[in-house]
Amino acid sequence: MTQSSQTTAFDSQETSLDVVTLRARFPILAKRIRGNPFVYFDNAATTQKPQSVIDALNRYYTDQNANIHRGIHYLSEQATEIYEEARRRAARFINAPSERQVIFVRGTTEGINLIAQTFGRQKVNSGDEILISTLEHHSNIVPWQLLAEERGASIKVIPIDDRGVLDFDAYVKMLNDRTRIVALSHVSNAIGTVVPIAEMCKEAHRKGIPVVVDGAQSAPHMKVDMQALDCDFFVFSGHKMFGPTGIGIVYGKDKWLCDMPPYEGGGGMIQSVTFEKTTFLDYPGRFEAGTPNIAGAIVLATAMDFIESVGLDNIAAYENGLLDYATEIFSQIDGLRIIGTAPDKAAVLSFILNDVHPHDISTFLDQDGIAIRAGHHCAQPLMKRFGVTGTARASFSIYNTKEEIDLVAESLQKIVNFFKR
Ligand code: C6P
Repeated sequence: MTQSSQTTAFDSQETSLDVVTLRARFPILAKRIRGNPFVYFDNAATTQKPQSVIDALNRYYTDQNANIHRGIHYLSEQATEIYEEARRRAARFINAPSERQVIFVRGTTEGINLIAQTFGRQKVNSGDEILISTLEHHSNIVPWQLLAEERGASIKVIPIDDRGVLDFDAYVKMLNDRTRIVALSHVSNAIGTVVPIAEMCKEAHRKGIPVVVDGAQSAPHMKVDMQALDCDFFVFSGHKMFGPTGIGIVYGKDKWLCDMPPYEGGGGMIQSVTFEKTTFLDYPGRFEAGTPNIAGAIVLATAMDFIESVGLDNIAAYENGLLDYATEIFSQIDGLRIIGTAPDKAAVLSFILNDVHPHDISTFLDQDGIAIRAGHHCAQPLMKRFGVTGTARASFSIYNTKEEIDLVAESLQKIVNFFKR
């Protein structure tokens, strides 16, 4: 088995990323688990947080906490300004034409539900079709199923090939005059396939069909540029990109947001209320009912600063290096089969090992201090497509190293040896 020869944890030939220094910014990585160095390969579930993000959260509650958009006092006005600055920061991060197109939500799940229940209800009627793909996470299936059931519409599913690549020709043929919405993952959380969103948007737009993109697994790993992708909606979660849990973003095109009805009703989203009638704020306020996750939004902006300080091109190049290395090393393990072999993949390696249950693989690895995810990854239809009930999944981030991949490979080899006895 090839072993990485570096003792330090970065490969300066591939990127300019100094991983030793970078790792030191993540205090949790110094932990030992069951007496072993902590190897965290469950980044698609959630990433660890750098000290700057932890400090920003602490600073907010120590020094800045107040409710926003309500108070006339100093702290409230200051908190409002920092929250709105976070919106501007997020707009720059995704190259949205305007910060008004950035809506703060709890995360990807809430974001897709918001779009389905507002935009979806406006667009989808009896006999209509909603087009998704085999790659989808349940969050980009179930909200559309709920909508389809309510409206008497149907869900159509774009097939994939045995590598996990979406069938583009089939997609183009499936776009028809009943198709009201296309909803696609940018990157598959379960097998890592990168979907050519810009091209898919072009095809849908040729027929006037809007495209909703689940960017939960792309925003942390590659530059996501709303104007280049030209999608109609884009949704992602802060906690998968070094930010806190409970905060995420819906980006939408002005032409849709301006006509969309509210998702939830309550304080903070109204212009005036009487018992007879309520009028609503314009967007984005109209979609942010109640006290939002103020700290979450502010700290997400810090996470975006962190990502841009490292550089998304550096991140993508470094993680692709890890993915290639892990693919090569893991492939040499007897009985290991990689699920998802698309040529364009991001930061996720899913596999099965002989007939060892993925949960058992995870439990074995955990004994060595290694965290992976095992199971269906909230993508049961995708698992079915590959004829498995689940996989073991290693998902990478910028603080991971080839040495850690070697450790995981050694642990996997121990499992193989154990079951050979
Ligand atoms: N995937 C994973 O381990 P939330 O939970 O709302 O932040 O994100 C939901 C979600 C939606 N779409 C995709 C592509 C995702 O990967 C996820 C979350 C995690 O793969 C937890 S299931």
